[in-house]
Amino acid sequence: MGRLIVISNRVSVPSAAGAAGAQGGLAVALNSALREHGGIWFGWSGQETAEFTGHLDMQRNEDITTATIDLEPQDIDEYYNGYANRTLWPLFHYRIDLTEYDRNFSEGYERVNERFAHSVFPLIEADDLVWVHDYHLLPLGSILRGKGVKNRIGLFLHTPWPPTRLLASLPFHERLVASMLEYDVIGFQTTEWLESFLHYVQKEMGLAVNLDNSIDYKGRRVIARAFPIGIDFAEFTQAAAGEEAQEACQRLKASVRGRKILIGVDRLDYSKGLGERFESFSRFLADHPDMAGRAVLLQIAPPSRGDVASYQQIREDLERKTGHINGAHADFDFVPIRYVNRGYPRSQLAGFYRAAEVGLVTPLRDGMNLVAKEYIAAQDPENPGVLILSQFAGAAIQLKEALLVNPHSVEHVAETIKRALDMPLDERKRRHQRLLASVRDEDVFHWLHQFVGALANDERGHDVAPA
Ligand code: GDG
Repeated sequence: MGRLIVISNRVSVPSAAGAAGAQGGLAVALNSALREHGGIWFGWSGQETAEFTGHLDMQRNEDITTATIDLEPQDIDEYYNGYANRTLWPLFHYRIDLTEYDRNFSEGYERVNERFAHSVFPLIEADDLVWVHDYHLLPLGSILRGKGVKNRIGLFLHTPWPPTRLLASLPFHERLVASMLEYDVIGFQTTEWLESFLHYVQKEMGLAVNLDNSIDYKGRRVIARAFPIGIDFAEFTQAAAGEEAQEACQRLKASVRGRKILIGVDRLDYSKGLGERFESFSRFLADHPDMAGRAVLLQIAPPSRGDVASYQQIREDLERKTGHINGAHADFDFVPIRYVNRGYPRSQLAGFYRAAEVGLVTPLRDGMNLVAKEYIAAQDPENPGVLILSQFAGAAIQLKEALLVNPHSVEHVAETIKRALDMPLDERKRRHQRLLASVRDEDVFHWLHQFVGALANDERGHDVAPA
């Protein structure tokens, strides 16, 4: 099997982020992939340059070769803060009320995808497998095809795929989706997003979908499949058992002096349902006066995409809401919501998860959600906490033994918090055992092998004769 050429918007290797680096799920997964297969990780450095040159900065870190480019401020505005995060991200998370349709954004998006293709092209050798990631780079495969790349090229989308009727609101949506059909494999987190995509190609493009969910398009066969992403289970359980995690767990427990702990860990993003979560916790406190002063919600929410107005707005809303709820329920020695706008090293995070009796993962829409899986992996199997999980997270399809909730229903979530805190040990253990098996068996390596296997498999993805 050839090398992997992994392409994502940003490149992030652990040593570059530091031992305490706050790495997201995508970065952890791609690091594992490249260590195993060898290859190159290509993307934006995160740096600005006055004029784009296409110069590649090649580095070798922790057995991984990275190749990065710098982008112009206008690229960052129009491609990253613009089309990616003000158009596609909200649209793919069903928020057309927040979706901005701006001609400059789409032009910037195409320009930067061209720039990515131009810079990565010379790195691609004959047998390499090219693996493109996420909504920032949907047309990249077709641009590479235009440059004559014959290699197998796959795309994995980390976000949901929206319903056809929502996607139809995007100008030039047909062109965007048609460009995706130049990939050999298109991967989604769940069958729900896969079905949405297949619905689109049938209804909007009039294409037939084969029984194995492949699509024949312009003489080629494209495979569309669900590949649910997982966590590095071995690494995370090891971190949870380590000294730093234990210390973090003890410190957090000592600080709440016998109160129950509920934990949330999310990038500060409107898709994560933080406002609804805080309201639900407040409702729980109001509905159960006997719990007054006996439960604390620790919400870790490192800010993200701070240059985008909707993110500034959600940040202000949450500050106001937290102040309001704390004002109503606090006492001289107690604050119900600890709302923390910073990141912690993964080892400490693992300790915090373990200290918490309840994991609150209530996004309004989420491609998968790795925090739910990390919470399960970090529990003490002899005395595990309870996971409350949104039915709208991709993870809900696998994690059926969690307490599944509708995050929009403040009453339902409030009642479920009570149920979780009252759950007897044998039920907690029974649920946790099943959840743990799923998180362990469908880990990041499983995801990686499934995707790369499908990408490398020439037999299933062979060219078909033009119709
Ligand atoms: C996208 C999709 C999909 C968070 N705070 C800290 C920290 N984190 C880590 C978590 C977790 C990761 O960031 C977040 O992953 P999620 O999956 O929950 O969410 P997104 O960032 O939205 O990720 C999502 C994912 O891609 C992978 O495909 O599951 O649906 O939206 O690993 O632990 N890490 C550290 N400190 C923090 O304070 N170290």
